[in-house]
Amino acid sequence: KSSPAGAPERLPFSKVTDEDLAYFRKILPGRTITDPDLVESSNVDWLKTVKGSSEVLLRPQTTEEVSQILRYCYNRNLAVNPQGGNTGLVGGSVPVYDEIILSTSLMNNILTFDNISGILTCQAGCVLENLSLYLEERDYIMPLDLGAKGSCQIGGNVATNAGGLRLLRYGSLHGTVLGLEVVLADGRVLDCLATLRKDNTGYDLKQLFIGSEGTLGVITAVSILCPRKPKSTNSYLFLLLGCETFEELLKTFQLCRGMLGEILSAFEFLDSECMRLLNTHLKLPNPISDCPFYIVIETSGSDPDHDSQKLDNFLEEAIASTFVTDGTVATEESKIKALWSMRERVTEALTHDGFTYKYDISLPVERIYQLVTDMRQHLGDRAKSVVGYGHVGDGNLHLNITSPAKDPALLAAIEPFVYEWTASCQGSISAEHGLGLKKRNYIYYSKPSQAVALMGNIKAMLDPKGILNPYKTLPDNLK
Ligand code: FAD
Ligand code: 2HG
Ligand code: ZN
Repeated sequence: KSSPAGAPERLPFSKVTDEDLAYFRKILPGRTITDPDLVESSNVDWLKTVKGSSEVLLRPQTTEEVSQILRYCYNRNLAVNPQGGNTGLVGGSVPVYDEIILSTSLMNNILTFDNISGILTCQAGCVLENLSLYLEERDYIMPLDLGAKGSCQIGGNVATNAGGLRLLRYGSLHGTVLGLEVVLADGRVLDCLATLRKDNTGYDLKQLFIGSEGTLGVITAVSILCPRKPKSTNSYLFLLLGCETFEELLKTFQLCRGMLGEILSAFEFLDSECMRLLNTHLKLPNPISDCPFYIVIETSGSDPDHDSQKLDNFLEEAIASTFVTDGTVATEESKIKALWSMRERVTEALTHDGFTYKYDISLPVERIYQLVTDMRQHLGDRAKSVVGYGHVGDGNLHLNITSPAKDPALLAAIEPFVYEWTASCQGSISAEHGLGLKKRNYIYYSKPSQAVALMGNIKAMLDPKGILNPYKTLPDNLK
């Protein structure tokens, strides 16, 4: 079998035998899946661009079962691919060859929730949206939110260090995750499931696993600090605004931060190309007049009168200073949801436009749209669509380029141009999606070789046989 794009040759791991299957069936009766039709969907990623050929899907329910699986695989030198909701966008969540798929989907119990501190402890396979619903009933919310919330799992979120739509307000998972339980490659259980806000006893080991994409251990439980839900119904306010230039969009951002301050919970953007794709492929009509740029603003505070007063003052000022040319406000939940989908569903709209090349770039905020403009000019009419959207508040651009079908010539025009451009601004070539299979060989554009070498040492220490998610995150040529 030739190696899939971006992957080296298959490493000399063992192959699963009947004896191995008999062991797995003994410890996971009814949860050792080998029917090819059932394993198929776990072999293919969300974007349908990476496909493995695993013949075994394991569905443990407890940490002890994960530990037994890994202890066995480690001794047998069998490679393992941890999998959560399989919504990852960089080919990290599916096997490359015949790695055993270890799914956390049945590890979906909430363990504890403390409604004084707001600390939630749950198994890794809890779906993000289910956690949000559970918390909302208790007047709390999750500190993260993303378009994939209906499928992605908290373990996958932590493993990718997902950013999403609320990072501007509540910060990254490196701050909100208070503890993790992780099963190491050889089956040892590392219990760092603290529920303390402060704990400076030695190295903070859990941080190593946040964003490690299943290469250092399998996360089995998470404890996370959750913010209070904004107090009354109607305390979410939402704006969709239109701007003529990206400079004006940035000026609006400045104004917004100054005038909305602590109640600002999201400041996102999409360009007119995204709006075109939403209209064309998802039949979502533009609720305001056509503009080159659209801003999505959400506020959430605890005093609806005070919040709407602040928002009115901001709007008045933004209109008076002619930064924005049109806009609409939403206060009802259903309208807010409908408007949020204009931002959340761009990724889905792109999948209908053709084969998509995705770039998830961190840059100084004033540079983020320049990359889109330069890319359009650089590609001319070779691409079908070149779109820019993302998390303005975090300096995170999602640059997506489509073509009618997979197009190696187009790819050669995009890369390394996009990575060199990013490196020239000291940006990051992966702001929030991780490196997975697709981006790992470009790590040196954003990290010095000493840092990458140290990552290699950490991997070798925690997983000396390299059985956990091989071919992912670290580059082929560790310098
Ligand atoms: P998977 O896709 O199953 O896995 C992702 C990686 O984590 C893989 O490397 C896998 O091996 C590893 N992994 C999964 N579970 C575990 C575990 N328990 N232990 C160890 N390793 C594990 N990302 C953002 O950052 N921000 C966004 O706004 C955002 N929006 C998205 C919108 C859409 C429509 C889609 C499809 C994806 C989006 N993503 C976003 C990308 C994706 O990273 C997140 O969806 C999510 O964090 C992945 O979680 P998951 O459970 O699906 O993990
Ligand atoms: C988002 O912010 C996600 O919508 C997905 O991170 C971005 O598909 C993408 O490029
Ligand atoms: Zn994003």
